Amino acid sequence: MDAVRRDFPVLDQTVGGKPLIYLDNAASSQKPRQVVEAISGYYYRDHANVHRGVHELARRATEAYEGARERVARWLNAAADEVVWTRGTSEALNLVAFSLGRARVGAGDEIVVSEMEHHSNLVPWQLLAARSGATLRHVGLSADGRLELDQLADLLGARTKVVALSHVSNALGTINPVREIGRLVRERSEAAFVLDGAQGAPHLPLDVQALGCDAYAFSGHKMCGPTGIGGLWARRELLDEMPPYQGGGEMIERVHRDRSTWAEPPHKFEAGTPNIAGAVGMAAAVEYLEGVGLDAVHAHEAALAAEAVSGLSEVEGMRILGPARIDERAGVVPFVIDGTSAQDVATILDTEGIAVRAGHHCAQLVVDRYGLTATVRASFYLYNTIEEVARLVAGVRRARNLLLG
Ligand code: 7TS
Repeated sequence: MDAVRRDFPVLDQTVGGKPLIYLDNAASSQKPRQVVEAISGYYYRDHANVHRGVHELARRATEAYEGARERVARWLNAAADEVVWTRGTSEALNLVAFSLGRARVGAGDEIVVSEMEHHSNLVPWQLLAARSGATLRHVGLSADGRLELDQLADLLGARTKVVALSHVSNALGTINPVREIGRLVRERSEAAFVLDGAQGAPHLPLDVQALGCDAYAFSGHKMCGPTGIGGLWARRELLDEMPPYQGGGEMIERVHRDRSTWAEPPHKFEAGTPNIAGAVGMAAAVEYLEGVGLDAVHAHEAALAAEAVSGLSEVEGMRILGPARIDERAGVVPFVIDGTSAQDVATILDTEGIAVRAGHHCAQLVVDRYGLTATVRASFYLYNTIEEVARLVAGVRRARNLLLG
């Protein structure tokens, strides 16, 4: 992994006189040269609008955009017409909640979520419940941040229309046993199983067929790609069943005065001029990560997380959230120190050049569950090093001593 670091020029800088240690990867990752160059190359050579022109640049832009879709589909092990481009995970989840909700969810139905969801996989379902008269049911969490699968099994039934869960939690680091959950969902209900893959896609080898879900949402910017692009994979039958999300150019087949017919998926869900350069960057990011190997990425992050958990555990008053078993945890380590505020710890770490996030991480139900208001979160990616973890642990110890004397 030492070689990959050279691909990320942004990491090679000092902040406030200290070498930058970027441990806020769950919020957004940095970008390798290969991705930046793919985007600038597209703009320097190939840009025009897609699907509309007969001229050379329109052809190239369309090929770049649809070629990127095919590249992403190959990474997911899916068909290209099952991949809808969106602005990211939030838009993908809003799309499926709106559109699948319209098709399938009514008064008296149930939508199952969990207490570990990011607000992007909670609020769209709350909006759907309010609109449709359906009820939200929440799977609870164990003391060490795992989904209570017995509770999930009890919640599932004939009324369950959607089960929407995260693949990996951004606030706990838990890797959920999604294959097992998929089996449970299929055994006990006819619900659509929707996965929030914002923290899974960047860090784990992915095969949506093997996961056993019906839809999977992801963001480019958390996986070495640009901001403003991501996608929704969903089974073709589901996309056929779902009505359009937004109206406009590109998503129609034929427009009449008072009504229209729709283009086939995925274009049915892509109104307007899309983020073409974003798609190009996203495909370059997938190419980059697959070049390194997602097995290797995951193994590297697991080693960093194990080192962080063991080092931080030595700090007095330390409480680390999430699974005790390291093989159930991704490279996300959230913690609090008795008697200190998470914000203060993060601010002191910033003076040492260490970038972490403090807060509820858009997962308010998680901090509520553990009687907290905020945690400090260190989150790793392929370019982080064991030395950086050691600097984090030393920084946290210093922060504690400064704050508590
Ligand atoms: N779901 C999960 C599990 C996430 O971690 C995030 C972003 C989202 C959905 C939303 O993704 P977006 O790309 O649409 O914004 N998580 C975080 C985070 O943990 N800190 O900042 C953003």
